[in-house]
Amino acid sequence: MAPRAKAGTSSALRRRGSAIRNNASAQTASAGGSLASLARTILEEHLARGELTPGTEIALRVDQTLAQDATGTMAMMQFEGFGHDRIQVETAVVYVDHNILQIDFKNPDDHRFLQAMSAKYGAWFSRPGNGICHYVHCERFAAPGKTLVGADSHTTQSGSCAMIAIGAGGLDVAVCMAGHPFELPCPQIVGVHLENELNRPWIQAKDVILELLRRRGVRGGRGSIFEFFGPGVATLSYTERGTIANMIAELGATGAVFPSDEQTRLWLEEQGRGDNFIELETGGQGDFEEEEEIDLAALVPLVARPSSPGNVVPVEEIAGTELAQVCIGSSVNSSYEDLAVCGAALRGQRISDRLVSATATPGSRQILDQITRSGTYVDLLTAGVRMLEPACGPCVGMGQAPPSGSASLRTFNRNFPGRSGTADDQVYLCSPAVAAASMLSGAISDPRELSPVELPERPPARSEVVQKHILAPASEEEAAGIEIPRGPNIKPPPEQRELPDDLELRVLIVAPDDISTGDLSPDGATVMAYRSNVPAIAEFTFQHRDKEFPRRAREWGGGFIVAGHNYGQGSSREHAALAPAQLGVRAVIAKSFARIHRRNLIAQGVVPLLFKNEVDHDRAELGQSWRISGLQSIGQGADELETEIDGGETITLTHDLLPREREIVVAGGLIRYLREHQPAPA
Ligand code: MIC
Repeated sequence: MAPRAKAGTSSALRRRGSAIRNNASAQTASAGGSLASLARTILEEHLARGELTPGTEIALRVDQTLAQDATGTMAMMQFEGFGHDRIQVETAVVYVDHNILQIDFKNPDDHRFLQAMSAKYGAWFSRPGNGICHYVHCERFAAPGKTLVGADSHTTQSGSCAMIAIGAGGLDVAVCMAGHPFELPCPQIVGVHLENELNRPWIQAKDVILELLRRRGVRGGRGSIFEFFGPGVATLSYTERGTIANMIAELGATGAVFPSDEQTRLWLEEQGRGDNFIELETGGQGDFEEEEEIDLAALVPLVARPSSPGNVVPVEEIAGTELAQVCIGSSVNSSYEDLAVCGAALRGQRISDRLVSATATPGSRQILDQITRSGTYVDLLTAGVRMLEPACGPCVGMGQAPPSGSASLRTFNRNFPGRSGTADDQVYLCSPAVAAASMLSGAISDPRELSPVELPERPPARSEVVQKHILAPASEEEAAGIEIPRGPNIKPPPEQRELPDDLELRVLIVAPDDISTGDLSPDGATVMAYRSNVPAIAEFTFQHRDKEFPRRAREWGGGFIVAGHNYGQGSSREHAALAPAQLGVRAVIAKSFARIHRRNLIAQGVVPLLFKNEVDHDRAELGQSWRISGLQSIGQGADELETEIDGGETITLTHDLLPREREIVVAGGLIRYLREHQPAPA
């Protein structure tokens, strides 16, 4: 049986679809009376609680969930804690794509555990080798008009299929699998008007998202869904849209939405899922809270410099920078077209002798099959590129670390310090075209200087390549008899603890702006092998910034983290909250928080507090004793908390907790809250 998203599109979406087909006036198209933003229509259709006022608390009904192995073991164990026999959403999928190295028992034990859990509780299961969750999800499950919540920040990629696709922590996904709606602050909708067409093949979809990052930076999308409209949208293929939707996460955004149009129909038909297609147009000028304008024809090749996806410059500015490594594919830019451009540029040539290595990673088994049949695989292979299997691989530091003190150019989505596995890495992010030109020269190069190329046509997808390898859940009768094998590295999620009214603890670290979840819970094969074992992974907290952090936290009996803006940017890994909590961190005091991590802190019972006066951040020093009083009063509506530093001066802390978040925080975390207040729906 081929996996497919179940039909069941709601009435307003159907009306929107048929209004588009009949060319009806904008006024008749949606339940709300106007053909406004598509994101808003999908949100409206899935609204379980609240009103669509940006910044207020809403809860959405969830059609689909995804988890991957690095986040999924915790998510599945947390789901188990709710006591359901089966997962309560229409489509749940578990992918193995991150920790796929099978060096010792740890990762394979996780894989076996996830395979059995999926079969028993009703999730589709994608084995290692099938590909990266956000790519395979787009191939096999994404469906226009649906909602998807995934335990991976790049779940947003499915926004290419006119979905509201949102990254979240494992516990939030577990809660959705248990049948609860997904809670979030209502996003505002930013319309991005696209004009004209990309100058392919050397200017690519990656340059569109790098342009947005150049303009807005890594905090510039917080609290927003980006909806793409205008004549340029139809010129972008489904997978080009996927590149943009994937990296919308780098702006700190909640998601991205593209229309469901002819490109979508062609894609779904090729995947054997034509019956999932409904036409859904995006909004028009004036339908959004904010608007951006991008002239696709005016874009130039862009590169993000070390060590933030927001440090974007035109390629000319850094052309000539010597490279030790170039990597294409992996978590983004691993579509057929991405690899085909590189293959065509390298055809009959050899990668530069200056490079230590060049790699290519297809996004899925389907893409691997297509590049094999089109000749791209051989073009890359004979040029000297190392062909890697379809998995996250070097993007999460699973091999291919660059040499010390050298520059590595990658088509990936993140270049946070140390993520590559080399402490003093200098990772640049670029499009496949820039990567191909640079593979040939051994230095960052402008692809517009290459000779014209001919791209091999994409061979059609073959259902036997992936569909047959995605395992269907067991029937309910069979499921009852399935035993779950747990290896010795698989430890139950830590118990959440009560929140005291007053906390007197020491400052464990004073951290700068833009701390990523990779700083908190590092990438790479060694650390990530402990994703099922919170006590063990906690020993790596802040490993790249402050090796003594775990020891100090243990000796001081826990403490506080003080940080700057955008604390917890990047990935959805809830281990970045679970690990500090394990070490006794009860609150993080920052200038601002990244969306997913803020929610993970709340869900795991760590209080995210803000400085009332940002300058008070400068008073914080390592080892100070802070007494935060009246934490329980947050539940009764208190917004300000007096905090005494070293028994002397007082500063005021505040928070931006929404009503239910207040209750979760004072309960000591989401599991405790749900146990006390809200039995899961029958
Ligand atoms: C990432 O790109 O940072 C990751 C690795 O895919 C993470 C997931 C994880 O940490 O397991 C993400 O994006 O959420």
